[in-house]
Amino acid sequence: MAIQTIKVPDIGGAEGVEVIEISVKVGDVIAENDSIVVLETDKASMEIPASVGGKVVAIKVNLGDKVSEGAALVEVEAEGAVEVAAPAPAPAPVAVPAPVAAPVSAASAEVTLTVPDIGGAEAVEVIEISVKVGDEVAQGDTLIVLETDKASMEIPAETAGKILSIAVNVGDKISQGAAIAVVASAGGAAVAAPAPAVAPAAPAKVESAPVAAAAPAPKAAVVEDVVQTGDVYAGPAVRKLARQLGVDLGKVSGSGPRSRLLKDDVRSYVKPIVQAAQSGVSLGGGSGIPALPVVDYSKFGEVEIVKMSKIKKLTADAMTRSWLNVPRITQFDDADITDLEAFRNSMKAEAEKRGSRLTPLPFIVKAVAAALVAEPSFNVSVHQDNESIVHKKFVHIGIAVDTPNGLLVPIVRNADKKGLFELADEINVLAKKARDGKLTPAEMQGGCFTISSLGAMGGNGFTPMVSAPTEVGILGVSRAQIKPVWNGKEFIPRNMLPLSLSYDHRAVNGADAGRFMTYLTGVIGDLRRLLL
Ligand code: CAO
Repeated sequence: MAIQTIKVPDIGGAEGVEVIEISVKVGDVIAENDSIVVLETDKASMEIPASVGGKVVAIKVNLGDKVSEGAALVEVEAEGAVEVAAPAPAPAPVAVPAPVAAPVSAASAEVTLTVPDIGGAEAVEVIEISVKVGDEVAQGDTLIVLETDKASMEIPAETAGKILSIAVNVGDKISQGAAIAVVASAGGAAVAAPAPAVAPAAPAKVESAPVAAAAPAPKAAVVEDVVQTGDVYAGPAVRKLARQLGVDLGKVSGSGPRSRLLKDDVRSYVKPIVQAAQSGVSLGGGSGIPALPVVDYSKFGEVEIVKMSKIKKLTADAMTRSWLNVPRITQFDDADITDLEAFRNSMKAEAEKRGSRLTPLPFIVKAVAAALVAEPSFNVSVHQDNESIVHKKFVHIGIAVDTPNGLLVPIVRNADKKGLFELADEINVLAKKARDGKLTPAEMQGGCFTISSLGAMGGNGFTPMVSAPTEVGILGVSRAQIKPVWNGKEFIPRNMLPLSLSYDHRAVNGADAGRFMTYLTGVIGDLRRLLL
């Protein structure tokens, strides 16, 4: 075993360069070329790769240290006998790309931006296209990012203007002179002479003790211009990790110096997403909600684990989506159904004669349908662009049905155009089909609003979940009971039906909900209002 010291290589003469990241710790086993520290000047960050693999036995720098060429960084216990090579000469400097702008037409002021001198590298892969057709770019804005085995390079726009076309695709292999994009230059066609700024690219020097060791061929330090980077401030290793994991770095917060993105930032971003996916929870767009912990319930007593039915699983997903995506408000009120119940009871015999079952529900459906017509702010969906509202010219109402396999919501179509007996019959048919598992998918699609009636079960009120994204409102119906109501002179007994109106506050305001509820309780309280 040979202890080898990896030192700061030739970094283009820069002195007192800050250590902003130490990428390894004592005990890590690193491979040749792994990044060990990141240094940063005002202009560039440099990842210093290990030029020898082995076990890290000592770190010789601290974060914030200012180092220069030759400073010891890390000691590595290298496997096998090796020999120290004299520090290899610094390779040719990598030119920070200076884009070449060639005029296409002076009259039209269209300029083709091409790949500048990239240090002789051939067929370099395009790993990122940072602009799209129609974008206005300022001089210096990144157009594309190229990557070789050793370095990634951001190619900035030399000429400001509007992107008219893009000549490359991600994955293309391109060399100096290849066209990148055509811009319509505001100030006429400009030809920028290449003005390469030299960024350091040097090997990490290796010293060995006590056994002479041969350092492997020097590797260029990965260099990236960080001044022009725009909104993503990250080194190539971090970008590579992000690409491997499919992470959009624009969405990750950097915890490094000056908000630089570190590998740990990418890992922290990905971890809850992976955990949520594994536990079947959708995060609705990467909201970073921590996953629930795993609990072994058998520690507390005997348990039986039963698989959820497909319907229950689908309901669980839908409810979680709604909970996470819909800012829900619930408003409560009581509707006076004393007269409605008197009318319903008077109609019971007639209903039975024609084979109908007249519960309070068809009356509520009829009243809700009228409310959706009178207050159409509830008969909408939030468009997927999150900037528009879909207004519906039809009134289809979902009825939540409790079935042995879980909750199903068949739809009563055009409820506003149907009579009470017709509604009662249709609800009974749909509820039976739901309980028998005979509903078709079409019978459960296209709802504008849902009614969830727990009246037969009891309760004073509850806060139902909005069925997102198709609906913005749902009415919870609880158990009616006789309550004392003040009529201005005295308390009189009235049959009061508790209603809970939940709505998506993105689409519906409190005032809309107030109007809807007032209209609804008014109609339920006095069915003659349906004739108005
Ligand atoms: N207050 C007092 N009594 C009520 C009532 C209320 N709000 N609503 C219904 N009732 C009475 C009915 O009048 C009926 O009594 P009668 O036979 O004497 O008239 C009795 O309760 C049973 O009614 P029902 O439940 O059979 O019929 P319905 O029309 O009220 O409801 C249906 C039909 C399909 C909605 C219902 O069976 C059902 O499945 N409800 C559950 C909905 C649900 O699970 N919601 C929660 C969703 S979120 O998890």
